[in-house]
Amino acid sequence: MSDPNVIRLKRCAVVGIVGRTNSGKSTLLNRMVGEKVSIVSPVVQTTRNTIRGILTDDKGQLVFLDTPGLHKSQSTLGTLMNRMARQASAGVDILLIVFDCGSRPHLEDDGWMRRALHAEQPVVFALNKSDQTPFYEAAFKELWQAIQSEKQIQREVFWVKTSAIHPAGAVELVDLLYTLAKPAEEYLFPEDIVTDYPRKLAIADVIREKFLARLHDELPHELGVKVEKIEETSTAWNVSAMIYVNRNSQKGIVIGPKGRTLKYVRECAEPELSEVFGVKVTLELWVKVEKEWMKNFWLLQQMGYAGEM
Ligand SMILES: Nc1nc2c(ncn2[C@@H]2O[C@H](COP(=O)(O)OP(=O)(O)OP(=O)(O)O)[C@@H](O)[C@H]2O)c(=O)[nH]1
Ligand SMILES: [Mg+2]
Repeated sequence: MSDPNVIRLKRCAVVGIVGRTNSGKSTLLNRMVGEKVSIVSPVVQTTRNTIRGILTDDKGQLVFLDTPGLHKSQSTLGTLMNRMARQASAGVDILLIVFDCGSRPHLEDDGWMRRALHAEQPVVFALNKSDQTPFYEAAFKELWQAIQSEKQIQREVFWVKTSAIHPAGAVELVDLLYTLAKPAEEYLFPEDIVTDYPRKLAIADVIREKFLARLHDELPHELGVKVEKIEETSTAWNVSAMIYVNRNSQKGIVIGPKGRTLKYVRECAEPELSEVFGVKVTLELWVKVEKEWMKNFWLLQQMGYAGEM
């Protein structure tokens, strides 16, 4: 029996999730937290801000920072995304680098491994998409060996296989993170919250996710969503959101023939948002052409992309 005089400290850690775009960072985060806190899509550069997801259970609390995948930046938006990813990898307790092992290592994977060599905190390499064949585990391990030999540094890292699309695909990872977490007397966040991401930004993200699902590669990087206002009654929220596109020709794509694309987005997003927030959510969507909105710092700031710098 445990001694009632001994206070068992819980373990806590802030975990920065980084890695190349599309490696499955957001899917993995949602799996670990057990709820959808970050949007996911097969389109690259889905995540645009740093999103916090919080897991609290009987072992303690893990606070995750989900970041945009690093990429070559051609616009202000891209620069801000890269900065957020770099910042989230500094100053965290554990660095979790996610690799898509369903394909061979890319240049960005090489870059993250080089960063891992000099990281101050424990580093976990998640070999994600382990459900796929071929699974390039050996290629990633060889790359790590080659980088260590080249730099003549031996660095301990923790390897774990994950499959973010399977219910049990991150159990081992969560266990490992708890063993690396430090005992703490207090939690960073209240026990009952899974994210502190602002409501307006969360709604805008869900709307953008539905556009990505419908339009695929047609204009993912040239589409921005800004929630203008939320009118609240006791039982419902009426949300109006502005959809920004870069060119006139893109307006028609976003609206769709006879408004079908907008209708699709509304019909997918409304029930999901109603469930998440526990009130009936109705959406009013407007489309605006704003040339080079991705370079408009003030607009980006209002969309939340320039926050916490
Ligand atoms: N087969 C398989 N697919 C996965 C797995 N994890 C993620 N995916 C898929 O990979 C795609 C990208 O997932 P995301 O979670 O959006 O990737 P991300 O790393 O957050 O991407 P960015 O936000 O663009 O940096 C989605 O289509 C996911 O469903 C996995 O373990 N197995
Ligand atoms: Mg993401």
